[in-house]
Amino acid sequence: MSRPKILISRAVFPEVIARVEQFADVQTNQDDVLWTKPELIARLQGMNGVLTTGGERIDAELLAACPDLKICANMAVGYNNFDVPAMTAAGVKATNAPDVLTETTADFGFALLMATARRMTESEHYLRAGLWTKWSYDMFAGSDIHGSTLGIMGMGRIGQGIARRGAHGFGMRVIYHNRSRLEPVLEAQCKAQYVSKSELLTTADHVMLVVPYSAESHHTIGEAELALMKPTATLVNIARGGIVDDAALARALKNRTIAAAGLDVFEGEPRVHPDLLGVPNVVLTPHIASATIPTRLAMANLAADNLLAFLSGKPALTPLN
Ligand code: 8YV
Repeated sequence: MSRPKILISRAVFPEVIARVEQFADVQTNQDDVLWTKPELIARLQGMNGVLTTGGERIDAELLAACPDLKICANMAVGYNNFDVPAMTAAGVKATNAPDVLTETTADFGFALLMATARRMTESEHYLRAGLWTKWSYDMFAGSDIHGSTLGIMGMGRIGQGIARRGAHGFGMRVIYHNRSRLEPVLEAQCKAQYVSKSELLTTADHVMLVVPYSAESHHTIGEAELALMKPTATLVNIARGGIVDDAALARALKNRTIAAAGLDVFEGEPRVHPDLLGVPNVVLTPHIASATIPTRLAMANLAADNLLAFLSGKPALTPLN
């Protein structure tokens, strides 16, 4: 192939664009316009590769309309925006961006857990509203992290990072549920014990969701699961919107079926269920778990490396098909 043609579909670091431009003809979107699917298809005409950021749906319809496309490189570890079987059928390589965000995302999961259990945003709003006039013995009393039981659903790389932080840093008892049980050596490193989903939900003081989104994991946590949790428990979702039934969660928070939740991801984001905005016992962040500059740069560079390797005839670094 002569110089390949690459589309970078959202704004990214200029230095990453400059790297890709050394090797390819590049079209960018540095104004960060959110393209509709027809706009994306129009921009992809004649393109051999695309760098996506997790929001762009790549499916059979798009692939059929973009015959020159050879590779889609997602700047995200999650790839539920890709229909991988359709990409394989169309002969299009799919790649994601694992590993480089593991520790940053695990840090954030822990931050959100602590903010939730210790009611940090709720109490800050109270202070900012000028309502703090005196100390009182039970004001914004939360639940302990140290010595408590942390239940992790989804024990991939990020789940393991959270387990290590909990077990080694805070002396937590760590239990987990996953499609498959970890190798004993990994369980020992994480000091984590495998349990059933219902045991995890009934036993954990804090439930952390780190499962990838798929049709099977849709509403992993709904009304029935929330009812199993302790009334003092917290729930943290740093995985994907749709893993939790947000309407059911808002009801559980309102009725104090559980004590509190911390959410970085939402069904239909960037919209947030209005009932979640109306309850005080939830900490809400706009999908920023991987958002540190070094990590986002590493994610963008890994996506670029996948494009450059594959379009110069070498194997992709982190292929999904
Ligand atoms: C991304 C994420 O920031 O990697 C993922 O799967 O959810 C986040 O780290 C987001 O998907 C946009 O790329």
